[in-house]
Amino acid sequence: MVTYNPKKVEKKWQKKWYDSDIFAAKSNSKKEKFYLLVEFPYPSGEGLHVGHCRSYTALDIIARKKRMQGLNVLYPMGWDAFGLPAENYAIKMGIHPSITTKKNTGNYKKQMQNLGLSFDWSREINTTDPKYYKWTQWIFIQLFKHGLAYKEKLAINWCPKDKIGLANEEVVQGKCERCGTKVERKEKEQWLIRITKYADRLIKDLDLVDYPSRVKDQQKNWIGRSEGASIKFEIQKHQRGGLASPVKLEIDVFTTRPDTLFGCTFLVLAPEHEILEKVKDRIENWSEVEKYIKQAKNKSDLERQENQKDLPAGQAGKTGMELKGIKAINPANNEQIPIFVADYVMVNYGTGAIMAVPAHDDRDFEFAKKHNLPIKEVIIPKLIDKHDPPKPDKKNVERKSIQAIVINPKDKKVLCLKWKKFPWTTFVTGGINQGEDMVQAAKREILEETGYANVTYIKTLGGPVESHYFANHKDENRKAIFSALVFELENEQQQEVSKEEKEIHEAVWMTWDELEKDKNIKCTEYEIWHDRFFNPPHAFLGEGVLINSGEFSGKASAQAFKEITKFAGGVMAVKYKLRDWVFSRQHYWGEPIPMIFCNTCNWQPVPEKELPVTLPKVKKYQPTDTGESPLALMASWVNVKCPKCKGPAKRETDTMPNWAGSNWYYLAYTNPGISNFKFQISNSAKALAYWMSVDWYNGGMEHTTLHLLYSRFIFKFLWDIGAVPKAIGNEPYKKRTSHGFILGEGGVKMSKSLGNVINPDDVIKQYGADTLRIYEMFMGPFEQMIPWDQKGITGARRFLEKVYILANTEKSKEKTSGLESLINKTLQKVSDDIEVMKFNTAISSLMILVNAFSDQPAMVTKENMKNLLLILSPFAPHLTEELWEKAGFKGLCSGQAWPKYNEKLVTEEKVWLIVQVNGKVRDKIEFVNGINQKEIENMVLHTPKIKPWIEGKEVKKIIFVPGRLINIVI
Ligand code: ANZ
Ligand code: ZN
Repeated sequence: MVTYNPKKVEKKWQKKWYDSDIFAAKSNSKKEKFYLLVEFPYPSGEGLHVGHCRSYTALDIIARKKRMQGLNVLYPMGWDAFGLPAENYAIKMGIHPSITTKKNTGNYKKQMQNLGLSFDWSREINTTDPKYYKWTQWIFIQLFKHGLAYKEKLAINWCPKDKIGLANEEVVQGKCERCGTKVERKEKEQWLIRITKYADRLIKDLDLVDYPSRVKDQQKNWIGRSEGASIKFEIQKHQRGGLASPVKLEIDVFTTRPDTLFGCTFLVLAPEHEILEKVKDRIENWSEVEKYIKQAKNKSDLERQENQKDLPAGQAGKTGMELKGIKAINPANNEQIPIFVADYVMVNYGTGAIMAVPAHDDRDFEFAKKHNLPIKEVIIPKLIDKHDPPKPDKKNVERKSIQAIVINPKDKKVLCLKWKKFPWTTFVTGGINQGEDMVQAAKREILEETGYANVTYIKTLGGPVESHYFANHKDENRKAIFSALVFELENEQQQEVSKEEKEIHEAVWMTWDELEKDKNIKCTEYEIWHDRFFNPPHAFLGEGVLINSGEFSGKASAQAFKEITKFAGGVMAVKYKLRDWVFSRQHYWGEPIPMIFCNTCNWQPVPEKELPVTLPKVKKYQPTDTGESPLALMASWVNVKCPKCKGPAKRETDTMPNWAGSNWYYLAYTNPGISNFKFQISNSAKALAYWMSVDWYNGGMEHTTLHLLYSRFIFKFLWDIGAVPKAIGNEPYKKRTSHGFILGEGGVKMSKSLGNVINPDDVIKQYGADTLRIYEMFMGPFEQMIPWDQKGITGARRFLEKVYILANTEKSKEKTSGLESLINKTLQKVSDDIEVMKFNTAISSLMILVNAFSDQPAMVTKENMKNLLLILSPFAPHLTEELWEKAGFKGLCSGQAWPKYNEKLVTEEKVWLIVQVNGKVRDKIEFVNGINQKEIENMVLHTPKIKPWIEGKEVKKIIFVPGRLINIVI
């Protein structure tokens, strides 16, 4: 009995691979290159996660296949090793982060090698290596020199107990992650990088790359480009005391809907808006306002934007405070409108001030309701009847009309009209006559058309809508301005309806449900009325036709957009949600920012030849009492000469954020050995020109708006300044894919606290690396979240055992086994599936093939087995190497050429064959067209339906009618 013992086999082949260097990318190669990249990990103390194994194995399969296909593959790995966990550990245990990092990376590397990953270790990098971060610092200096790095006061998250600035990730529900204290906001000078300068290109150039649309959309939304207008509102001069202000003060607002300007009934400023300082002595209730501003500044942006509906009754809605004593002038109609401060307006978006249009914006609507402010409708929906649109050659008639929705309070039914000459159901409808108001017109129509005399007016359903349709019964086009009025029936007293009216329609009572289902419901306005009847009043956000807008009334909102902006003296403006990138941390374990401050010369970069600025050893890793990084306490390190005037100066003690090292790491891999890497210098440029851009980059969805966006930006910058060869284009990654997470058993999160973390080492020890690889690739679609399942592991192991046993059985000496078409089909399927990351279906077709082999092991030829080993090798590289050697084939299995399939044998055309035994139909089998009689015979004789009929009998003759039937005579 042969037994599969992965432990021995796997170690043996890993040693051979790494000794023979077969996975090394060739530096000076004439071959076509293929650069495959997978996001490098932060080497934590916990070791590799099974989630890491999933994406690394997936890309490893692609790398192995591409190598076998003859490409010069670069598949590198490294360590993104700066960050908080190592620092926190240092604070707790007093062990230097570089020591923990070294231990952890060693462990990660061993784990990756145990998994049989085919990384080119000669290009390994570590972001905490001074030889590496020299270039991270160099990039910072270039950004500074090009005006893209600047220092500014900014509010940061501050834990008053730990006296430390916290990254957003360290704030959990408004509290410090370490000690649970409520986090405050504190102003601090920070380095910022002007990523916003690249906002447009970062959106536009997404057209050049092959990313999943969810990734592109997330980046676009994050950058958040809005086209609108900036419009100035004058603040009215002070009236009291006669002391008019000599300077004209204006508030600039950003709006995406200048077409609604006539409906602007108040302005709102962000609490941090700078104009408040200038007008404060004119504000009568300043002390109250000031208190409000203080409160608002202590809230995080998230708290401010959060829906405040969850607050207790009375407190719900938008908070804000009117600035008493001043007013603004609406430039469209010169009306005086009040000015508020409210924290729902963000200081760092647009201009930090808004024109509020409560009728057409949800937030403004809520605010107006809460503070009792006028709501003025200026846009109404424009509807064109779907069934009877206006006809070009007919007369156009304009009318102001009403629709009456009469409710019977007894049964809540609605009064409707069923038309006689047309298949229409409508509400009571009619025009408003001279001298009538809407209620009078509606009451008259109700009486005329239905005879009901006593109805009570309840309300009007919002403003009017403009409907365009062809009025069949009058043979003319109508533009009707419809309003809907709700009435309640007082009693059922009914007068006689005139003969003419009776001929046109009949009054019926219907429930809303019946109405909803009525296919003949005529009015296009129905959906709007229904919505307004059943829902509380709300803003109308859509486009439409202007009303109450002076000379612009009647125009389409899209057209009025530019015209009103011009009329009000405004200008078109584009704004972005994206903010400049805060690049300072007051932590120890990061790249020192290579800047020096001199009182005379201001900020000066460290001269490039003095790079790297290495991180000095400190006694304490804790940030200081003032919130400065612990580097600030090292006088000998901090105090330096100014590079410019040589006077006394101080080093920057902030360090860079976690994301700095990963900005450019994929460029470093293009040179074996980081010491050889140089931006702008010939050898590196040659390597960059050869390897870039990255052909395929896989990483987590959670990095879409962080690392992926940051590194695209930094690459564009490096490209702009000529630090990388122009010929490689200005996008770093041609193609991006994303893996799904692995969950714990049962679909919950895998976490230490739940005790359900699977350690890949344990799985490898018990089942072998190939089993783990097969299982993780087979568990489900690559991009989906999948829970761990122990049963799946044993299934994967059994599959490999089957292959092992199969390889160890005597091979047929025949030329063909009849299985060639199945082999070819599998080969095609596996090849194609790997390219689109359908690893699970690739493996299932391999399983089908192995089952077919195992059903008739005696028929399997050596050539058949060879092909199976080749296409299985990217998935289970150790086992296949072992079997390759045992079968006596030459070289390494991973070094062979990927087998080509025979097009003829895989054409998808299928044919059905009737299978008879002694002339009786026993089965019907589908075949791929083109396979020969011998192959078909072989298969037919082994199918479960036919086998019992012929078992133990002698097959005398087989009659074969191609494309129709096969008859086995026994
Ligand atoms: C008037 C208006 C009328 C608006 C209307 C909308 C609808 P996006 O699309 O996200 O760019 N706004 C502008 N600056 C703001 C700030 N700093 N904080 C909070 N809100 C701000 O949104 C732009 C719209 O958001 C702007 O258009 C403005 O409200 C508001 F019927 O102006 B709008
Ligand atoms: Zn100086």
